[in-house]
Amino acid sequence: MTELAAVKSALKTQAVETPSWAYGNSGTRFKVFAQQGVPRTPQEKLEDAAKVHEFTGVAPTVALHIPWDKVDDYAALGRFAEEHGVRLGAINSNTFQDDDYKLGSVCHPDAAVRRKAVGHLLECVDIMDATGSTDLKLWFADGTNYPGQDDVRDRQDRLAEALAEVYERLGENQRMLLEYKFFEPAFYTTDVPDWGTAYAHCLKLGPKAQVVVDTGHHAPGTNIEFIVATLLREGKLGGFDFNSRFYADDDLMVGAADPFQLFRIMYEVVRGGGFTPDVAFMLDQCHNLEAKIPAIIRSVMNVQEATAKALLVDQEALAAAQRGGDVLGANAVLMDAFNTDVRPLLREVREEMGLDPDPLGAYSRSGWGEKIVAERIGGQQAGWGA
Ligand code: AOS
Ligand code: ZN
Ligand code: ZN
Repeated sequence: MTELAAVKSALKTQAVETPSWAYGNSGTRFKVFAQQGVPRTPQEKLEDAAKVHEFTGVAPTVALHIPWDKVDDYAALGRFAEEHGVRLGAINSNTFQDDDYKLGSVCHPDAAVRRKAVGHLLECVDIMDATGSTDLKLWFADGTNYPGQDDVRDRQDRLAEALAEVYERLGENQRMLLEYKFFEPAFYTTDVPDWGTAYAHCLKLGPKAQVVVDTGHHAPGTNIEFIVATLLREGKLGGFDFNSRFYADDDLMVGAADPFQLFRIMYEVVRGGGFTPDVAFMLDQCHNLEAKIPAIIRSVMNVQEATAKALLVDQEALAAAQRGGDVLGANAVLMDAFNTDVRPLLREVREEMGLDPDPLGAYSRSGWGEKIVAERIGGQQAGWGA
Protein backbone atom coordinates (compact mmCIF):
# COMPACT_ATOMS: atom_id res chain seq x y z
CA MET A 1 0.00 0.00 0.00
CA THR A 2 1.46 3.42 -0.95
CA GLU A 3 1.99 5.93 1.80
CA LEU A 4 -0.88 8.17 0.66
CA ALA A 5 -3.18 5.16 0.43
CA ALA A 6 -2.19 4.21 3.99
CA VAL A 7 -2.91 7.74 5.19
CA LYS A 8 -6.31 7.72 3.50
CA SER A 9 -7.10 4.31 4.94
CA ALA A 10 -6.25 5.50 8.45
CA LEU A 11 -8.41 8.60 8.02
CA LYS A 12 -11.35 6.49 6.88
CA THR A 13 -11.18 4.32 10.01
CA GLN A 14 -10.74 7.20 12.45
CA ALA A 15 -13.54 7.51 15.03
CA VAL A 16 -14.34 10.65 17.03
CA GLU A 17 -16.90 10.24 19.82
CA THR A 18 -19.24 13.17 20.31
CA PRO A 19 -20.69 14.04 23.72
CA SER A 20 -24.46 14.09 24.24
CA TRP A 21 -24.17 17.24 26.35
CA ALA A 22 -22.65 19.24 23.52
CA TYR A 23 -25.99 19.15 21.69
CA GLY A 24 -27.97 20.68 24.53
CA ASN A 25 -28.05 24.22 25.86
CA SER A 26 -25.10 24.97 28.08
CA GLY A 27 -23.26 28.01 29.22
CA THR A 28 -20.86 29.47 31.69
CA ARG A 29 -21.59 30.11 35.36
CA PHE A 30 -22.68 33.59 34.25
CA LYS A 31 -25.29 32.78 31.65
CA VAL A 32 -26.77 30.10 29.42
CA PHE A 33 -27.80 31.59 26.06
CA ALA A 34 -30.53 29.14 25.08
CA GLN A 35 -30.68 28.16 21.42
CA GLN A 36 -33.83 27.11 19.58
CA GLY A 37 -34.25 23.56 18.32
CA VAL A 38 -31.87 21.93 20.78
CA PRO A 39 -32.71 18.41 21.97
CA ARG A 40 -35.32 17.89 24.69
CA THR A 41 -34.52 14.22 25.27
CA PRO A 42 -31.54 11.85 25.02
CA GLN A 43 -33.18 10.46 21.88
CA GLU A 44 -33.14 13.87 20.21
CA LYS A 45 -29.47 14.27 21.18
CA LEU A 46 -28.81 11.00 19.39
CA GLU A 47 -30.72 12.24 16.33
CA ASP A 48 -28.41 15.27 16.18
CA ALA A 49 -25.31 13.17 16.79
CA ALA A 50 -26.43 10.94 13.93
CA LYS A 51 -26.34 13.98 11.64
CA VAL A 52 -22.71 14.64 12.61
CA HIS A 53 -21.85 11.07 11.71
CA GLU A 54 -23.97 11.18 8.53
CA PHE A 55 -21.99 14.12 7.16
CA THR A 56 -18.51 13.39 8.57
CA GLY A 57 -18.53 9.59 8.42
CA VAL A 58 -16.19 9.38 11.43
CA ALA A 59 -18.41 10.08 14.45
CA PRO A 60 -20.11 6.72 15.04
CA THR A 61 -20.45 6.81 18.82
CA VAL A 62 -22.05 9.16 21.35
CA ALA A 63 -20.92 9.55 24.95
CA LEU A 64 -23.73 9.60 27.50
CA HIS A 65 -23.81 11.47 30.76
CA ILE A 66 -25.63 10.16 33.81
CA PRO A 67 -27.96 11.64 35.07
CA TRP A 68 -28.32 14.10 32.20
CA ASP A 69 -29.18 11.20 29.86
CA LYS A 70 -31.04 9.02 32.36
CA VAL A 71 -33.74 6.84 30.75
CA ASP A 72 -35.80 3.87 31.98
CA ASP A 73 -34.54 1.49 29.31
CA TYR A 74 -30.91 1.85 28.22
CA ALA A 75 -31.05 -1.17 25.93
CA ALA A 76 -33.91 0.52 24.07
CA LEU A 77 -31.87 3.73 23.89
CA GLY A 78 -29.04 1.71 22.38
CA ARG A 79 -31.41 0.29 19.78
CA PHE A 80 -32.69 3.80 19.04
CA ALA A 81 -29.11 4.94 18.48
CA GLU A 82 -28.39 2.08 16.12
CA GLU A 83 -31.60 2.70 14.17
CA HIS A 84 -30.16 6.18 13.53
CA GLY A 85 -26.74 4.92 12.49
CA VAL A 86 -24.77 5.58 15.67
CA ARG A 87 -23.89 3.64 18.83
CA LEU A 88 -23.76 4.53 22.53
CA GLY A 89 -20.23 5.23 23.72
CA ALA A 90 -18.66 6.07 27.05
CA ILE A 91 -20.77 6.51 30.17
CA ASN A 92 -19.81 9.70 31.98
CA SER A 93 -20.49 9.76 35.71
CA ASN A 94 -21.55 12.87 37.58
CA THR A 95 -20.50 13.33 41.19
CA PHE A 96 -20.39 17.08 40.95
CA GLN A 97 -23.95 18.46 40.95
CA ASP A 98 -25.60 16.89 44.02
CA ASP A 99 -25.81 19.12 47.13
CA ASP A 100 -24.34 16.28 49.19
CA TYR A 101 -21.11 16.62 47.23
CA LYS A 102 -20.27 20.13 48.44
CA LEU A 103 -17.14 18.89 50.27
CA GLY A 104 -16.44 16.21 47.70
CA SER A 105 -17.89 12.88 46.59
CA VAL A 106 -15.57 9.87 46.75
CA CYS A 107 -13.11 11.99 48.75
CA HIS A 108 -15.72 13.46 51.13
CA PRO A 109 -14.90 13.27 54.88
CA ASP A 110 -18.30 11.67 55.58
CA ALA A 111 -18.37 7.94 54.76
CA ALA A 112 -22.10 8.09 54.00
CA VAL A 113 -21.53 10.63 51.23
CA ARG A 114 -18.67 8.55 49.86
CA ARG A 115 -21.02 5.54 49.85
CA LYS A 116 -23.59 7.50 47.86
CA ALA A 117 -20.96 8.53 45.31
CA VAL A 118 -19.65 4.99 44.87
CA GLY A 119 -23.26 3.85 44.49
CA HIS A 120 -23.64 6.24 41.57
CA LEU A 121 -20.45 4.95 39.95
CA LEU A 122 -21.64 1.36 40.34
CA GLU A 123 -24.98 2.37 38.79
CA CYS A 124 -23.01 3.73 35.81
CA VAL A 125 -21.37 0.33 35.38
CA ASP A 126 -24.81 -1.30 35.49
CA ILE A 127 -25.79 1.06 32.68
CA MET A 128 -22.68 0.05 30.74
CA ASP A 129 -23.85 -3.56 31.02
CA ALA A 130 -27.14 -2.50 29.42
CA THR A 131 -25.67 -0.31 26.69
CA GLY A 132 -22.65 -2.46 25.90
CA SER A 133 -20.38 0.52 26.58
CA THR A 134 -16.77 -0.35 27.27
CA ASP A 135 -15.69 2.92 28.89
CA LEU A 136 -16.65 4.45 32.23
CA LYS A 137 -15.41 8.03 32.26
CA LEU A 138 -14.65 9.41 35.71
CA TRP A 139 -14.06 13.08 36.39
CA PHE A 140 -14.12 14.19 40.03
CA ALA A 141 -14.69 17.81 40.96
CA ASP A 142 -13.46 16.82 44.42
CA GLY A 143 -11.05 19.18 46.10
CA THR A 144 -10.69 21.86 48.76
CA ASN A 145 -10.76 25.66 48.77
CA TYR A 146 -8.58 26.41 51.76
CA PRO A 147 -5.39 25.09 53.36
CA GLY A 148 -6.32 22.93 56.33
CA GLN A 149 -9.85 22.27 55.08
CA ASP A 150 -9.18 18.56 54.79
CA ASP A 151 -6.24 16.20 54.81
CA VAL A 152 -4.96 15.73 51.27
CA ARG A 153 -3.46 12.33 52.08
CA ASP A 154 -6.68 11.03 53.62
CA ARG A 155 -8.52 12.22 50.51
CA GLN A 156 -6.18 10.23 48.29
CA ASP A 157 -6.82 7.13 50.42
CA ARG A 158 -10.60 7.64 50.11
CA LEU A 159 -10.25 8.08 46.34
CA ALA A 160 -8.16 4.93 46.03
CA GLU A 161 -10.69 2.93 48.05
CA ALA A 162 -13.59 4.08 45.89
CA LEU A 163 -11.76 3.48 42.62
CA ALA A 164 -10.74 0.00 43.75
CA GLU A 165 -14.35 -0.95 44.51
CA VAL A 166 -15.56 0.27 41.13
CA TYR A 167 -12.62 -1.36 39.38
CA GLU A 168 -13.58 -4.71 40.87
CA ARG A 169 -17.12 -4.25 39.48
CA LEU A 170 -15.93 -3.73 35.89
CA GLY A 171 -16.76 -6.50 33.43
CA GLU A 172 -14.33 -8.32 31.17
CA ASN A 173 -14.50 -5.81 28.32
CA GLN A 174 -14.98 -2.70 30.42
CA ARG A 175 -12.46 -0.15 31.66
CA MET A 176 -12.42 3.03 33.68
CA LEU A 177 -10.96 6.22 32.28
CA LEU A 178 -9.80 8.60 34.99
CA GLU A 179 -9.71 12.26 33.97
CA TYR A 180 -7.61 14.90 35.74
CA LYS A 181 -8.11 18.66 35.91
CA PHE A 182 -5.71 21.16 37.46
CA PHE A 183 -8.44 23.33 39.09
CA GLU A 184 -12.17 24.15 39.08
CA PRO A 185 -14.55 23.97 40.81
CA ALA A 186 -12.12 23.57 43.74
CA PHE A 187 -9.47 26.23 43.99
CA TYR A 188 -6.85 25.18 46.57
CA THR A 189 -6.48 21.46 45.87
CA THR A 190 -8.11 19.17 43.34
CA ASP A 191 -7.97 15.51 44.27
CA VAL A 192 -7.13 14.39 40.72
CA PRO A 193 -5.24 17.50 39.52
CA ASP A 194 -2.72 16.21 37.05
CA TRP A 195 -1.63 13.33 34.88
CA GLY A 196 0.77 12.04 37.52
CA THR A 197 -1.93 11.58 40.15
CA ALA A 198 -4.27 9.94 37.67
CA TYR A 199 -1.46 7.71 36.40
CA ALA A 200 -0.43 6.65 39.93
CA HIS A 201 -3.99 5.59 40.80
CA CYS A 202 -4.46 3.78 37.47
CA LEU A 203 -1.14 1.98 37.88
CA LYS A 204 -2.23 0.66 41.31
CA LEU A 205 -5.66 -0.36 40.02
CA GLY A 206 -4.56 -2.44 37.05
CA PRO A 207 -4.79 -2.71 33.25
CA LYS A 208 -8.47 -1.76 33.05
CA ALA A 209 -7.76 1.70 34.49
CA GLN A 210 -6.38 4.35 32.19
CA VAL A 211 -6.00 8.10 31.99
CA VAL A 212 -8.09 10.60 30.01
CA VAL A 213 -6.33 13.74 28.79
CA ASP A 214 -8.77 16.63 28.55
CA THR A 215 -6.94 19.21 26.46
CA GLY A 216 -8.49 22.04 28.50
CA HIS A 217 -7.35 20.70 31.86
CA HIS A 218 -3.78 21.95 32.09
CA ALA A 219 -2.09 25.07 33.35
CA PRO A 220 -1.19 27.53 30.59
CA GLY A 221 1.98 26.52 28.74
CA THR A 222 1.80 22.84 29.68
CA ASN A 223 3.37 20.59 27.07
CA ILE A 224 0.37 18.30 26.60
CA GLU A 225 1.97 16.26 23.83
CA PHE A 226 4.75 15.24 26.24
CA ILE A 227 2.09 13.88 28.63
CA VAL A 228 0.43 12.05 25.74
CA ALA A 229 3.72 10.48 24.62
CA THR A 230 4.54 9.40 28.18
CA LEU A 231 1.11 7.89 28.92
CA LEU A 232 1.12 6.09 25.57
CA ARG A 233 4.59 4.69 26.28
CA GLU A 234 3.30 3.40 29.64
CA GLY A 235 0.16 1.90 28.08
CA LYS A 236 -2.00 4.20 30.18
CA LEU A 237 -3.50 6.62 27.63
CA GLY A 238 -7.19 5.71 27.63
CA GLY A 239 -8.31 8.62 25.55
CA PHE A 240 -8.94 12.31 25.13
CA ASP A 241 -11.58 14.85 25.97
CA PHE A 242 -10.81 17.17 23.07
CA ASN A 243 -11.63 20.87 23.25
CA SER A 244 -9.90 24.22 22.92
CA ARG A 245 -8.95 26.81 25.51
CA PHE A 246 -7.60 30.31 25.60
CA TYR A 247 -7.63 30.68 29.40
CA ALA A 248 -8.95 27.68 31.31
CA ASP A 249 -11.37 24.84 30.71
CA ASP A 250 -13.16 26.85 28.03
CA ASP A 251 -14.59 23.82 26.22
CA LEU A 252 -14.37 25.58 22.84
CA MET A 253 -14.14 23.76 19.51
CA VAL A 254 -11.05 21.55 19.49
CA GLY A 255 -8.30 22.93 17.28
CA ALA A 256 -9.89 26.36 17.15
CA ALA A 257 -7.54 28.02 19.63
CA ASP A 258 -4.31 26.23 18.81
CA PRO A 259 -4.31 23.93 15.77
CA PHE A 260 -0.52 23.55 16.05
CA GLN A 261 -0.88 22.07 19.55
CA LEU A 262 -3.56 19.65 18.30
CA PHE A 263 -1.23 18.62 15.47
CA ARG A 264 1.65 18.04 17.94
CA ILE A 265 -0.66 15.93 20.12
CA MET A 266 -1.83 13.87 17.16
CA TYR A 267 1.79 13.46 16.00
CA GLU A 268 2.69 11.89 19.35
CA VAL A 269 -0.39 9.65 19.09
CA VAL A 270 0.66 8.46 15.62
CA ARG A 271 4.36 8.19 16.62
CA GLY A 272 3.44 6.21 19.74
CA GLY A 273 1.15 3.77 17.98
CA GLY A 274 -1.90 5.25 19.69
CA PHE A 275 -3.97 5.51 16.57
CA THR A 276 -6.00 2.48 17.62
CA PRO A 277 -9.46 1.79 19.07
CA ASP A 278 -7.77 1.48 22.51
CA VAL A 279 -7.42 5.27 22.57
CA ALA A 280 -10.81 7.00 22.70
CA PHE A 281 -10.89 10.26 20.75
CA MET A 282 -13.81 12.00 22.50
CA LEU A 283 -14.96 15.57 22.29
CA ASP A 284 -15.90 17.35 25.51
CA GLN A 285 -17.19 20.75 24.50
CA CYS A 286 -19.93 23.26 25.21
CA HIS A 287 -21.14 25.48 22.39
CA ASN A 288 -22.42 28.56 24.11
CA LEU A 289 -22.49 31.03 21.21
CA GLU A 290 -22.23 28.96 18.03
CA ALA A 291 -24.85 26.57 16.61
CA LYS A 292 -24.23 23.17 18.20
CA ILE A 293 -24.31 20.68 15.34
CA PRO A 294 -22.18 22.69 12.87
CA ALA A 295 -19.71 23.40 15.69
CA ILE A 296 -19.38 19.71 16.41
CA ILE A 297 -18.96 18.95 12.70
CA ARG A 298 -16.22 21.61 12.54
CA SER A 299 -14.58 20.05 15.61
CA VAL A 300 -14.54 16.62 14.02
CA MET A 301 -13.06 18.15 10.86
CA ASN A 302 -10.37 19.87 12.94
CA VAL A 303 -9.40 16.53 14.48
CA GLN A 304 -9.29 15.00 11.00
CA GLU A 305 -7.05 17.79 9.68
CA ALA A 306 -4.61 17.50 12.61
CA THR A 307 -4.58 13.73 12.20
CA ALA A 308 -3.95 13.92 8.46
CA LYS A 309 -1.01 16.28 9.01
CA ALA A 310 0.38 14.00 11.72
CA LEU A 311 0.11 10.99 9.42
CA LEU A 312 2.01 12.90 6.71
CA VAL A 313 5.10 13.45 8.87
CA ASP A 314 8.04 11.78 7.13
CA GLN A 315 9.07 9.77 10.16
CA GLU A 316 12.14 8.27 8.49
CA ALA A 317 13.53 11.66 7.52
CA LEU A 318 12.65 13.01 10.95
CA ALA A 319 14.40 10.15 12.76
CA ALA A 320 17.48 10.55 10.58
CA ALA A 321 17.65 14.29 11.26
CA GLN A 322 17.14 13.69 14.98
CA ARG A 323 19.85 11.04 15.13
CA GLY A 324 22.16 13.38 13.31
CA GLY A 325 21.45 16.21 15.71
CA ASP A 326 20.14 18.29 12.82
CA VAL A 327 17.96 20.66 14.85
CA LEU A 328 16.70 22.80 12.02
CA GLY A 329 16.34 19.84 9.68
CA ALA A 330 14.27 17.86 12.15
CA ASN A 331 12.08 20.82 12.96
CA ALA A 332 11.60 21.45 9.25
CA VAL A 333 10.35 17.91 8.67
CA LEU A 334 7.66 18.35 11.30
CA MET A 335 6.74 21.84 10.11
CA ASP A 336 6.49 20.64 6.49
CA ALA A 337 3.72 18.27 7.58
CA PHE A 338 2.00 20.87 9.74
CA ASN A 339 2.08 23.41 6.92
CA THR A 340 0.57 21.00 4.41
CA ASP A 341 -2.96 21.97 3.36
CA VAL A 342 -4.69 18.62 3.90
CA ARG A 343 -8.18 19.85 2.99
CA PRO A 344 -7.94 18.52 -0.62
CA LEU A 345 -6.82 15.14 0.76
CA LEU A 346 -9.74 15.06 3.20
CA ARG A 347 -12.17 16.02 0.43
CA GLU A 348 -10.88 13.04 -1.56
CA VAL A 349 -11.24 10.76 1.45
CA ARG A 350 -14.85 11.86 1.96
CA GLU A 351 -15.69 11.34 -1.70
CA GLU A 352 -14.14 7.86 -1.55
CA MET A 353 -16.33 7.22 1.50
CA GLY A 354 -19.38 8.22 -0.53
CA LEU A 355 -19.79 11.47 1.40
CA ASP A 356 -20.15 15.08 0.36
CA PRO A 357 -16.60 16.50 0.46
CA ASP A 358 -17.94 19.54 2.34
CA PRO A 359 -19.62 18.27 5.54
CA LEU A 360 -20.62 21.70 6.80
CA GLY A 361 -22.14 22.70 3.46
CA ALA A 362 -23.93 19.38 3.21
CA TYR A 363 -25.35 19.78 6.71
CA SER A 364 -26.48 23.33 5.96
CA ARG A 365 -28.19 22.20 2.75
CA SER A 366 -29.86 19.28 4.54
CA GLY A 367 -32.34 21.59 6.29
CA TRP A 368 -31.95 19.68 9.57
CA GLY A 369 -31.15 22.87 11.46
CA GLU A 370 -34.39 24.53 10.30
CA LYS A 371 -36.40 21.35 10.90
CA ILE A 372 -35.44 20.99 14.56
CA VAL A 373 -36.10 24.67 15.27
CA ALA A 374 -39.58 24.29 13.80
CA GLU A 375 -40.36 21.03 15.59
CA ARG A 376 -38.57 21.20 18.95
CA ILE A 377 -40.13 23.75 21.20
CA GLY A 378 -38.50 24.11 24.60
CA GLY A 379 -35.00 22.68 24.30
CA GLN A 380 -33.31 20.90 27.21
CA GLN A 381 -30.41 22.30 29.16
CA ALA A 382 -27.37 19.98 28.79
CA GLY A 383 -26.76 20.00 32.49
CA TRP A 384 -23.90 22.48 32.54
CA GLY A 385 -24.86 25.84 33.91
CA ALA A 386 -28.02 24.17 35.15
C1 AOS B 1 -15.19 18.73 33.42
O1 AOS B 1 -14.53 19.80 33.35
C2 AOS B 1 -14.69 17.58 32.65
O2 AOS B 1 -14.10 18.01 31.45
C3 AOS B 1 -15.62 16.42 32.33
O3 AOS B 1 -14.95 15.47 31.54
C4 AOS B 1 -16.77 16.69 31.46
O4 AOS B 1 -17.14 17.94 31.31
C5 AOS B 1 -17.81 15.75 32.01
O5 AOS B 1 -17.44 14.44 31.68
C6 AOS B 1 -19.21 15.95 31.60
O6 AOS B 1 -19.85 15.37 32.64
ZN1 ZN C 1 -13.48 16.47 30.11
ZN1 ZN D 1 -13.46 19.97 31.41
